[in-house]
Amino acid sequence: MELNRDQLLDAYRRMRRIRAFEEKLYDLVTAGKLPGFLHLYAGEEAVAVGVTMHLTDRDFIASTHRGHGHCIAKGVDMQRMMAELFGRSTGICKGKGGSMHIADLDVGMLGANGIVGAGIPLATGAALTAAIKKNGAVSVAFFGDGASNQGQFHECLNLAAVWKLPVLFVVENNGYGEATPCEFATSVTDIAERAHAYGIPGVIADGMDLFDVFEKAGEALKRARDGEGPTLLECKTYRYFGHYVGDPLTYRTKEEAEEVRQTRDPLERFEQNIVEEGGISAEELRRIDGAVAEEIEAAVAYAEAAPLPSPEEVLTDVYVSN
Ligand SMILES: Cc1ncc(C[n+]2csc(CCOP(=O)(O)OP(=O)(O)O)c2C)c(N)n1
Ligand SMILES: [Mg+2]
Repeated sequence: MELNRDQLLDAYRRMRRIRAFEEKLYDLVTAGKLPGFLHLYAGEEAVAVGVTMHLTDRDFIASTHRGHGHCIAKGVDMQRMMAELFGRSTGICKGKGGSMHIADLDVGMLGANGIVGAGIPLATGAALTAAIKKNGAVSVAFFGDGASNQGQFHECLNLAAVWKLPVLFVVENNGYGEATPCEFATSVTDIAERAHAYGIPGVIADGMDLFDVFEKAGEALKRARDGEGPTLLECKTYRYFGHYVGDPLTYRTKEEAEEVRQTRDPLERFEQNIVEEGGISAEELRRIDGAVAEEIEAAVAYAEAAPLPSPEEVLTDVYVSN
C-alpha cells in the first residue's frame, strides 16, 4: 500500500498537530493556566493517524480517556477542542465535557470516554448500524492494553465476530495501565493473540511506525468493508508523558522513556524515511511545523478569548437535571 506525496505530507501534518497540541497542553497545565485532568497522547501519534487515514467522515471512531490524538486525527476542529479544554461555551461540547468527553458526530467521532473500555461497545454498535443500513461505513474502537482486560472487550469481540461486523478493534499497547505494567495484569504478551479465541484475525503492528500501522489497518478495514468481519490490531506503542499530567512516574525509569524517544519516535522515524525515500525536503517539514505551531497558538487565543458558559445553561444538554 503506497502513500503518495500528498498523503505523506498529510500524515506528517496530522502527527505534528497531535504532538504540538499535547506539548502545549502540558505547558499550560503545569503553568496553572489550564484546569482539568489530562491524559496526553504524545508518542502514540502514528496509531491514530495511520488508522484514521483510511476513514472518511461517514466512518465512526470511539476513543478513550487519552482521546485528543484520536480527535485531531479524525478531523475535529482544534480551536473548538481547545475551547472545550478551557471550559468555554464555544467548545465542542459547549465547555461542559472537557478532555475526556470530546465528541463530534459531524466527523464521526463518537467520543472520548472516561470509562475504560466503554468505547468498544459504542464502536461495535456503530458497526452494527452500518451493517443494518448497508451503507458501507466502518467503525474503529481505540483502547488501551488495560481496557483489553475488561469484560466488554471480550463480549464485543465475540458478538462482532458472530455478526461479522465492519469494525476494527485497535488496542494501543503502551506498556502500562496507569502505574501497572502490562505484564503484571495481562495474561498474554501479545494482546493480538486474544483474537484467536473469537475466531478473528489478530495482527501486531509497530505503533511507532506510521507505515506499518497504515498498512495493517488498511488490510483490516478492507476486510471489514468487504463484509469479512472484525480484526484485532495490536499497536505496540509508548506514551511519553505520565498517565496524567502530574503523574510522578515512579513506576518507570527516565532512561526507559528517553531511549524510546531517541530510538523509536514516530515523527522522527517518519521524517527520516520520507526525506530519504519520499522526495520530501526537511525544509518542507519545518514549514509544516511552523504552520502547526501557529494553529496551536491561534487555538489557545481563540479559547482564552471565548466566554464561559452562563450559569443558566448548567441544566441544559444533560440527561438528568434534578
Ligand atoms: C471502568 C474503569 N476502571 C478504572 C478506571 C480508572 N482508570 C483510568 S485510565 C486507567 C488505565 C487504563 O489503561 P489502558 O487501557 O492501558 O490505557 P492507557 O491509559 O495506557 O492509554 C484506569 C484504570 C476507569 N476510568 N474506568
Ligand atoms: Mg496502556
